[in-house]
Amino acid sequence: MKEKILKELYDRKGEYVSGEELSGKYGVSRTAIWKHMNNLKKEGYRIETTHKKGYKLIETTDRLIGQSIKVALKTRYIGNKIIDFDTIDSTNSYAKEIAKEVLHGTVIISEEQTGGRGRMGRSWTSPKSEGIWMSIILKPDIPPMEGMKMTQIAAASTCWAIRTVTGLEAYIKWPNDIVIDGKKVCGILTEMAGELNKIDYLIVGIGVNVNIEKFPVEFRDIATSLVIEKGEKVDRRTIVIELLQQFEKLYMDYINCGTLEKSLAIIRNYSAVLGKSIRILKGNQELRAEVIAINEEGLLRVRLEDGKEELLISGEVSIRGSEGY
Ligand code: BTX
Repeated sequence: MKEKILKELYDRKGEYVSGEELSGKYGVSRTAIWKHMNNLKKEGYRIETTHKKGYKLIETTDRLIGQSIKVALKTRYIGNKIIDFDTIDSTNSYAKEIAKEVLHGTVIISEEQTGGRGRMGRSWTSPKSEGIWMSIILKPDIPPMEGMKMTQIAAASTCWAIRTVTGLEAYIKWPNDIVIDGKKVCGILTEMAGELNKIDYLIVGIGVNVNIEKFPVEFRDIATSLVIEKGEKVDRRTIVIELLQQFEKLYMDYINCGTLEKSLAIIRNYSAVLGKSIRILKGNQELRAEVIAINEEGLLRVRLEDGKEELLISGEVSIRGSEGY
């Protein structure tokens, strides 16, 4: 009931919704409506109550509350359940703990991560209330080899959401970063559990630097945020909603068609590496190459300095040039 009331308030934000109307529509007493409103206020929603006119949602809290995201989501599976935290070590780690018991599409989101993880044991800075730190739990019936395609789908949807909401020129730096102006604004960490021929679950972790004004000195030169690029604060909730909706569209397209076609259109259009010279870091080895294509599987086709062509399955890719990292 609380969710239904919240949805009404959101749909008619800035307008009064009368207690009488709500009680008639949902078949509960006006006292029950009043109690739900009080609970919403306690959760941080600013709701104005005026005698005879009813209730008006004035301002929503900046905190990313699962149910306030859920009420606006037009998805079937993704975000069906959203578990939110004030603080957690890592949303990916928590997602792993509960993955077996929850449904496909469950989302974990936290205001802060104290042990945010990047790839290969690296860490991911996740300051409180300044970013989107979330994980999507997926249970697709696809071969494990295909699992990494979820990173491509996540990259395409995040890039698309950033562009749509902020108008900023975000690009995808294969395989798992989104960059603006050559600096990292988002990182994606996909983890998988299962057997040789069957996926039990996949966790797609997405970290977006939204309102971070200052980064630790170690990576000040390689990191950026939406607020730095745009010059004004960006609403995290709007980005989460657009991102999850787009993710479901691209994911369903992949599941139904068996190809990454729709994601690839975005990945190729907004690629930070296509046609560029890159450095490929493989362990201690560093190779230089030119990216000549992104194939149907979402893999990079590169031409090495000796003229040989190679398909990059994963690995550390770095854009060569002064503005890249
Ligand atoms: P990565 O290994 O490609 O990038 C990690 C590197 O990026 C770090 O070594 C550091 O140099 C730099 N870095 C750390 N924090 C940031 C930041 N906030 N912005 C820009 N650069 C940074 C990328 O790994 C994958 C990151 C996934 C993060 C999400 S958040 C939700 C989920 N939970 C979790 O623990 N991880 C994922």
